[in-house]
Amino acid sequence: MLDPYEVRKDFPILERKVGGRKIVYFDNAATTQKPIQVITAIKEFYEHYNANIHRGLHTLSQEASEAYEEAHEVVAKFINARGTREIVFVKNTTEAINLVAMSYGLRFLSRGDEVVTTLMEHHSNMLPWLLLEEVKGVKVKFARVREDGTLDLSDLEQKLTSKTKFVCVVHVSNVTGAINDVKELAKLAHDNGSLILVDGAQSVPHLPVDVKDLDCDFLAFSGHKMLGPTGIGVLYGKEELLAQMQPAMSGGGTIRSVVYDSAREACKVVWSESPWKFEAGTPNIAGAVGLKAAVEYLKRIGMENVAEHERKLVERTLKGLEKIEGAKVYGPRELDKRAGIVPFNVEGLHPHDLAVLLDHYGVAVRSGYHCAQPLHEAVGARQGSVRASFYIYNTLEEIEYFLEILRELKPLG
Ligand code: 7TS
Repeated sequence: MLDPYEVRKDFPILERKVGGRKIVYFDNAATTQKPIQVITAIKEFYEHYNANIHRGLHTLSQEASEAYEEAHEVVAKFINARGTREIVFVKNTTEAINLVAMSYGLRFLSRGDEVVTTLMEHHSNMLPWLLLEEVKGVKVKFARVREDGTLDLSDLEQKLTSKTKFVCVVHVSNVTGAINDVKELAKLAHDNGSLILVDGAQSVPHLPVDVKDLDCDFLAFSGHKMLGPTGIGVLYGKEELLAQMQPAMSGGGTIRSVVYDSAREACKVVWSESPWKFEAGTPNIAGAVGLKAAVEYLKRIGMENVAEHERKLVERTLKGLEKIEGAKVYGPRELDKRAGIVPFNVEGLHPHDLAVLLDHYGVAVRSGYHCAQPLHEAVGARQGSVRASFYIYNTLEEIEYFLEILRELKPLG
């Protein structure tokens, strides 16, 4: 079992006061707070073994390179990948998806090929494919979403054709928290001869995720949404697929050799193996060290416990919101179909006004479209929504406080 009061002791920022009140941080889908273990790991890197990696034979460079590689190993084990060749470090989920669109899409997709995505995606899993539509003439299709924010699976199935090369779906919606059955979707995609890319930005931090079990071809996620620092994210890809792909960005660290053939007046390039061929230039070494500490922290807690804790918080929030006059909650009602995210509106109040009011009481939520405007249209929230999103340090007590504010909706001042 997870004890949020014990967990909170590791998060210095939670002592922070806003408007004279201790902060209630319910904006975890945007980014999570960082435990002292992550902050210390980054500090120790800079204080004791800061150096560039894979470039020097001196002690500091060896130590930094080892730590950087170990971070890949820890992440590989965390999602049950076959090894570090399947783990590419990038900046964030957005970069991971763009990497696949550029590296795989530009090279292997052509005019008339189709990509099926959904209307429940974060813009990050729509726009890279729409760019490919512009550049390569690939057709992007959008599977529909039901009124409760869940994916219309039969509509997605109907959109699969012999031309579908890629299915790109979010694992957990950043708006409704709805969980997609990615294992089933991977089977559908593969039976159709298509590849599947999963946006795991909101699943890897909150649920046990096993890439072998899901059988996804690519999985993208961000370190900063799972206790890690900003500027480090992960692209998982099946080894055989990454082996076929060439880098979208190249430079130092991506090649085994560049030989200039003066007779031909041309260069011959031999790329490194994955992941190094995809990690051009000096990477975010401190970020990798921080991500490793974050993953170790989550493993110690246990991802089942993380999911169970969030389920309890969501259950209480949904029950409480039900009793608030004029409140409308979006997303599936069944607790086993959603992760720790609750979007809602209160009649007569713009989402931004409600977010400002909550901030006045020290409660941090996000308001607006949360980079998923088509999904808001689909669930009938044209002005956007207010979103409370939870993590391991949130307590039932904080939820009671939040509900109390909504119940009274006291005027500012
Ligand atoms: N995909 C999903 C499902 C997300 O929730 C986000 C970020 C991204 C992709 C992009 O992640 P990034 O790390 O590359 O920025 N979602 C949010 C959010 O809901 N509020 O702020 C960022």
